[in-house]
Amino acid sequence: MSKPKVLQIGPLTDRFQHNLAEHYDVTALWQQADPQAFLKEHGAGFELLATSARFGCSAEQLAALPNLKAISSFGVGYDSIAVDAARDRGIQISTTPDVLNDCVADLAMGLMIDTSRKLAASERFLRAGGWLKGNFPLARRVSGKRLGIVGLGRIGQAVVKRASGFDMEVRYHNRSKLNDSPYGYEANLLDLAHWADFLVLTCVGGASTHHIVNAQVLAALGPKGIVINVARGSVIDEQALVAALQDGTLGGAGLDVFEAEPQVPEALLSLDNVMLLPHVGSATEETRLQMEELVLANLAAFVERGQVLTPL
Ligand code: 8YV
Repeated sequence: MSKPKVLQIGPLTDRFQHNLAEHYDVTALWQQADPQAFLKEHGAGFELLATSARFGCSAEQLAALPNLKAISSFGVGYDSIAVDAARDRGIQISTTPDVLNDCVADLAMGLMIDTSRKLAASERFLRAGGWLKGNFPLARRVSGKRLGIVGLGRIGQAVVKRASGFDMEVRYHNRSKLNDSPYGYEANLLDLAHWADFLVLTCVGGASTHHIVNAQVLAALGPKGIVINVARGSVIDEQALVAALQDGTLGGAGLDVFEAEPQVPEALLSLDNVMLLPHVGSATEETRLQMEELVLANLAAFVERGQVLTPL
């Protein structure tokens, strides 16, 4: 029997490519000289698509795939996928939820601890010989502080679980109040920012959350406040963030995501009250393996039973 055809938008690991090719006849869109021209000519031949939160699937690409039935994406973010257009056509979309919750939440805790206790900054101080001349300035406590979560979903809940070990008080802001949550709900993000010591962003990206963390929200968080972003760069107005960090309106920021990755604003690179990471929230051996396996399992489930395992 011939292998089912899969169109893949962008590359993943060699291991994934090997495993995918074992079961599917894979076409690598990124290797085509003119991907859009290729899609125009051959797009009708694909029912299955593999992609990632990074590479997504645009409305233009989707339009050139008239027979597409299922999209299996690596990652939980779907702001790069033309979800509405796919849903209108009854195309199933799967992502890789849950398997990355722990690692992303671990990283959010790491960013909270670093930005308040100034781990990296004090290490830079030591390496530069600063300790020989004097003590590093006092930092700020993490335990017992107020944690405001923006987007209390699967990852947000994993952050809260960890924060309970730090005796932190938790409130959250979502579009609507959760029925079964023991935590205080703030309908207004500005109110949450006023209350919180740490504002941790674990919400979806895309139009619904674009720049919701603006100059006003950052000012409300205040000179002792810290914003942590493990969601999407688009959630924060990056220019407003730079200004707030530069003039001390905001205390600090721990950022794993940026508006124009992999570009990071020059101004952030020179600030000492920020920790900047290259979008590594889910980037551990264990989690990335599970994400790869789930992308394959979703494709297999669709081929065998017509239903992806973890639909969006
Ligand atoms: C990955 C992510 O870096 O899950 C997401 O939405 O942003 C990360 O886990 C990304 O999926 C890689 O494409």
